Amino acid sequence: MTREEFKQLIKSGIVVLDGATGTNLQKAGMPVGVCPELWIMEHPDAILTLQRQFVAAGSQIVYAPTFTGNRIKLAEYGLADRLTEINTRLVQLAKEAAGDHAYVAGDMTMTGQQLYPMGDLTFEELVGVYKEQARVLWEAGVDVFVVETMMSLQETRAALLAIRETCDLPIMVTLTFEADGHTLYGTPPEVAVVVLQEMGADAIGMNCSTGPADMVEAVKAMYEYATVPIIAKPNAGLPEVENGQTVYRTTPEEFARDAELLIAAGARIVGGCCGTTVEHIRALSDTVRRLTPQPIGTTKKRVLTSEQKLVTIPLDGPFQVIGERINPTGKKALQAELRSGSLAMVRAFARQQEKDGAAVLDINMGTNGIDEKEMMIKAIYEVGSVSSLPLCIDSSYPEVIEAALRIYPGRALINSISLESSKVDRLLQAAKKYGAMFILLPLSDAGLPKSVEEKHAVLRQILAKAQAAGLTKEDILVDGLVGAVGALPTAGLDCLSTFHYCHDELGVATVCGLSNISFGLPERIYANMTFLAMAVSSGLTMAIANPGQDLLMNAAAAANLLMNRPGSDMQYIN
Ligand code: HCS
Repeated sequence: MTREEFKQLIKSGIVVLDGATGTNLQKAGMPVGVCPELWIMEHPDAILTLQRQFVAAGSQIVYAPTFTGNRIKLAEYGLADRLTEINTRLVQLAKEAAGDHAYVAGDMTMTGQQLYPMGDLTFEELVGVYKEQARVLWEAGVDVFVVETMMSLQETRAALLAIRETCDLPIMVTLTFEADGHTLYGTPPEVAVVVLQEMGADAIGMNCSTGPADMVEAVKAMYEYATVPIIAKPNAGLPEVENGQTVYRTTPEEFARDAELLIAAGARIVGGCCGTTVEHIRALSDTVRRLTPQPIGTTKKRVLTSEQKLVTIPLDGPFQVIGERINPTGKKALQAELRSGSLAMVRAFARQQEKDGAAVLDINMGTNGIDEKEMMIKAIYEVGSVSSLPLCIDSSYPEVIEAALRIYPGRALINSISLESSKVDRLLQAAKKYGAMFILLPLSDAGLPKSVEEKHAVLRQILAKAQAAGLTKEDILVDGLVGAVGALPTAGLDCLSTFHYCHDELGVATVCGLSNISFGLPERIYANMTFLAMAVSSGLTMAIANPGQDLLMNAAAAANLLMNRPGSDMQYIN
């Protein structure tokens, strides 16, 4: 099935998935503790019967029983060298059961091994593990992929990248949320949906863990940000232990009734996870097929995320600050620290800027005598251990930006993309592939634009290229290119006209390096503060600045208040 065909399938109405594989096979005799994939190979009738019944009950997509068929899991049973044979055979069985009546999804999940920095497994090793399984599943002829029961957003990203780097089939992704509404690793549903849809997942949602009624809030949270269909595949209630056995008490009728709440909350693809039987799927299918789904979101929001936190950047404020301090340019002490291999100061800057009210942290590791790429990766991990703010990846080298985006477990901002011919296409592709936002710097090979008109023409050229690369206006913050008013008397006015142009005419958000305006002037803070207020009223969305400057942050709060920006009254009082 192509990605377009998958879209059409979803458009045709609510799509019903299958029910539980594991708990039903256990009922059919699969002992606990065996390798499920091997047991299924040796008892093919069990899966054939179950999946045929699911299809007869209304499942339009059945999951091939390849859930833990990755190298790391199979190795626990000494079966890693049979990976190709096992995954291929299990897909064949699912295809036989589905016949022409249902699609078959290649199913993948967590490996059970912790990723660096919590464990030893590197991100690239994990991508390799998933790629190996994805290739076999693809070659065996699955119609679609599903990555499910994911507790870690970073591992989900690895699986998604692995599949996308293997083939162009549609990819469904579901995570498992705990009772506190977060994954085990602390990711809330809205962060997961933003990160994964921007990286190209075709449908995103949740499975396992709870019954349908308890999933409603998470579906709602995803729906608010989703531009892809939402999946809900709940258990038949919370598992309970009775006489040493795990039981699931939600009846098929209750399951189907509660599933109506999931559809009302925005789910378009539903099925059952642990404890759900063929009867649950029949009741579900009979109920949901007659319901009208909520529309799939079409308005993309301007958002950045870390692994845990989402920051929205509305065009009309509130005005927010990107903390500029993690940058060795002009900071001798930080340069020396980085050369010595220490990131203590980087961690301290991150903590302090978060405390001072930054919304996003810029990270620049450009200094002589270090391997910038290696240091950038280290800094991302280190900052992630002390701050939950989203990051802005700042480098002159595309390879540094690509490497950083690849391992960054959220939705980052790229600083920056200009029209420089040696870099522009490569960086736009990286932004698309890794789902990042970017700062558009209106510079070309000719250098600084000589007039406001030329600046806006370059800006439009980059915007057009970005749109051709599949990015949208909501992925962009235009840098106003602030010059020094001491060198060019119209520097302030030129910038203000760019903010107006972007906000009023293009509907594109803006950013600037605020303090450039006062370069060479005495008492710079007054010029900076006043320029900030003028810029905000001209439509400026964010600035890269030092949030430790009280006067500046207070001017920002006052500007938000005077512009009647949402939440600005409390921000000003605080
Ligand atoms: N597809 C798997 C998920 C377990 S959480 C199963 O057994 O149904």
